[in-house]
Amino acid sequence: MAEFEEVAQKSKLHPKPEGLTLQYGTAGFRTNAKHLDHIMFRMGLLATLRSKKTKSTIGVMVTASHNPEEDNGVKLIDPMGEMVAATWEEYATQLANAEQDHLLAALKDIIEKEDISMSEAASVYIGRDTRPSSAALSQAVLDGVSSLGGKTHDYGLVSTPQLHYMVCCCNTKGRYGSATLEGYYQKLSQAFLQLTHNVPNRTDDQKRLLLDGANGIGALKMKELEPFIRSELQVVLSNDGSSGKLNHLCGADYVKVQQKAPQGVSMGVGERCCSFDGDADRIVYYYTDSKNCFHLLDGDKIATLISTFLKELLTQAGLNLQVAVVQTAYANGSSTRYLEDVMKVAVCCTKTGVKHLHHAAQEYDIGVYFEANGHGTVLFSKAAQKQIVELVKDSNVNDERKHAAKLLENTVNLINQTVGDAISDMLVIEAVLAIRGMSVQDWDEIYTDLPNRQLKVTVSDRRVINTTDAERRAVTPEGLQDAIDSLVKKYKNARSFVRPSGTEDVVRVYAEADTQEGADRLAHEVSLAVHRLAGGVGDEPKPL
Ligand code: G16
Repeated sequence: MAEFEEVAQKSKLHPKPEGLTLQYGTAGFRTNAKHLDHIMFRMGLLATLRSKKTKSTIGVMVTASHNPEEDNGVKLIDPMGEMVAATWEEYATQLANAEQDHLLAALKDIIEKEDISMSEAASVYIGRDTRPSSAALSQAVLDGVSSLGGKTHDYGLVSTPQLHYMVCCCNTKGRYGSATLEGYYQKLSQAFLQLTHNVPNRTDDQKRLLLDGANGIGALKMKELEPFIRSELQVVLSNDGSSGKLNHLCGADYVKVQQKAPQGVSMGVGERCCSFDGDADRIVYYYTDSKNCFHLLDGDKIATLISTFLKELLTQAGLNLQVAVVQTAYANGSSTRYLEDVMKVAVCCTKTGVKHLHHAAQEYDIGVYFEANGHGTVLFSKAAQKQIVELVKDSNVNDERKHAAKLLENTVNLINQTVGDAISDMLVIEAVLAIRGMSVQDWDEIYTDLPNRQLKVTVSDRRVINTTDAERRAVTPEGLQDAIDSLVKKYKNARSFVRPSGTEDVVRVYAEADTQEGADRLAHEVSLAVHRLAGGVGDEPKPL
């Protein structure tokens, strides 16, 4: 067919290595960058079809987020800024794995199944992180889109959540904001300044925040945002990419998994610090105390801080809206207990991956979702937003209610509701701490985490592990869950689970117990069980 002539020609410039198969994982395709050129071209094709189908702009972000610098990947963004629909993940895998000679057939198959009118216009927004491979890979995406006659807007270097925001702004015709970086900075900074500028007696120390930029895109974007917010927040940036390597010994994933401070940040005792990940969609906070003990405030603590704040404001505003928190199996047991027993909020647990949490959070008036790794945001239903805006405008309510409604309105504007956004989350946290007059230590003391440990085990094929119950139980290989159950019984307040990663070629092991020693030992014993029963590669895992 003539309309596919250009695809046929251009795909030869982005050939698929024969026999290479890749799966759409937790957040898109992700592997060593050298295997991804054909994937990017094909995701350009798929995004164009998705755009024609939805009659909307679609986003394609070239990034491998927390993975090492030599990896890369791609995340597809649907019209409202959310992750691409699950059925299209399957098409992505089919298209990615079609051998060169079958590419056109795979493409036509999707067009037929989805009944796509090829005469429809298409528009695709493209962004990329700072990896050395990202520029060439985003060019492959552009080639894919143009070969199907789609229009592109290349935003170049942007954080993942910034691209999600742009897509949403475009498809809501500007109602969500203006689809430019300037528009993003204006929207967030105005809401942040509104929230903080009337807070009395804030010292310079309270306005100071140390930020580890993971040597990635988040550092660049913070430099751009800084002039907009400088009067209320002084960000001291480290790991800004000028010398260090992306995510190497720094960044949110390193800090969370290793439970220690990143290199390259000089932290004073008690100083408030935070880390972004490689594409700035995750954030974790931390500090060291006077005994040099490291304290991590992860996604669970962030969810608790924000949901407590929102609940208090709703009470003050006299609004009857339900707040729920969505977590995954990695959520610390103490956080779940605190939210359910003390805060009395509904808590639900989903599989790992923001797409799952996002979906679950949409079921509530206000859905706060955070993975323990610091990836998350808050969703406000349309009805909830309407009630808040109407209360702000209502001249018959008292000052206290009006003030609370105004704070809620600005909080809604400060939150990037399309996806977890480290910059937006950071500003929300800073605003909440300022308004509530809380130090990072006060925040940390809301509840005490159960000691925990995360490990990785390499196996020959991680797909042998299948899980159920929001990934909390393994159904295969046979005997693995029984082994985990009997190991867990040996420890007090203990819990453990294993699951195949969807971003790295490893099996992840999580354990918690009443002591750090217990959590470490349990995690090691479960790792040994995985190695023995799930086809471990190389030497057995060593004790910590
Ligand atoms: C991605 C996903 C997250 C997920 C993380 C790890 O994060 O967006 O939802 O928690 O991968 O997933 P897995 O354990 O399956 O490897 P990011 O920040 O790397 O894009």
